[in-house]
Amino acid sequence: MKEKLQKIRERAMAQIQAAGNLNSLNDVRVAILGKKGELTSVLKGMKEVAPEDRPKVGQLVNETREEIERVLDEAKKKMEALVREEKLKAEVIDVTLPAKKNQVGHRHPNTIALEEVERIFIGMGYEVVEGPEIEYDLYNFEKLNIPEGHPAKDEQDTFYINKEIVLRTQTSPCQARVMEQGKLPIRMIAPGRVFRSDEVDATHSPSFHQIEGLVVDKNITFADLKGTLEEFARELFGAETKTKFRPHHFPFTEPSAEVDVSCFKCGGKGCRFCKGSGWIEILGCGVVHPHVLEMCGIDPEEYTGFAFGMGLERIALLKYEIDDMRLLYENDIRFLKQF
Ligand code: 2NM
Repeated sequence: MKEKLQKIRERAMAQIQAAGNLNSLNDVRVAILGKKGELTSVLKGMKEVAPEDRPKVGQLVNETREEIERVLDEAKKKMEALVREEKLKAEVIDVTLPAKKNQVGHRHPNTIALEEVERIFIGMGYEVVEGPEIEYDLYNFEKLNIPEGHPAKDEQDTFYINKEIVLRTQTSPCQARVMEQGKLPIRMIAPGRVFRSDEVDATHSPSFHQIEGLVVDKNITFADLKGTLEEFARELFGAETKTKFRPHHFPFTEPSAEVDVSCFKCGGKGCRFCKGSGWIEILGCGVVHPHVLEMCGIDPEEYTGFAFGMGLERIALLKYEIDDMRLLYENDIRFLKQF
């Protein structure tokens, strides 16, 4: 028995020596110490050993097992250290290489311009209200006094989902919805994406953004509209900015006007930027048509209002002196970073 154990011990040592990696080392452990291992089967054969010899043989088996375990553990530790060392060698970090730059994003010029406009109107007590981009014809046209047959309703200009549903062509349907809720007075701006069936060029895109404003209260007049927009222009383009109201026509306002600001580049003398005129058009506006108030559930005998609308991209292009709208949609970080 002693010899048998000696043999097992020697074989184990030789196998441990020969094991080239952690897996084969584990195979050795299983082959000798495992459930069906050589040493385990010796223990199982103890019943054939004479009872008086059993303590001695048992002790011998245990000693052998302990020694093999010890050598196995040592070999395992050595091998693990070797593997670790090799891994570290393979993964050396060259600290002299330049560090990877963190790519931090940048606010889009549209967003910067929008936040600026919002800041000005919030400062005057306005609320910012958003609404659906897919709208009922009823809110986009009908309630805003744009009747059947009006050129704006032409399929050439408007994206129709079906006869009753369109991609909104303006954000004023938002305002029709707020008026309908009946909480007065109203002082709001409605920024957001709008859609028109336009070909892409330097100043047009089928999808762009608008900011429309609406005030409804008792005794609101054109004078309130003028004062508000003059102050807005001064805050956006500088304290020296002058404003010019030119008569215009919109179906939802009467009277209506287009507003020019004095060129903030040349101060009104005329330059390349304002095409020599000294003025730059920035928005449309007017006194809300009584018919619009009525269709939105407001009594035009008791309440009046003014409204205005501007293209966000147009403001961004002007303010940041960008000469092609398409640059705003390409999201080239080298472009965006400049603002
Ligand atoms: C503009 C020009 C003039 C406008 C009208 C309304 C509403 F809802 F009150 F009818 N919202 N926005 C309006 C008026 C928009 O954009 C050039």
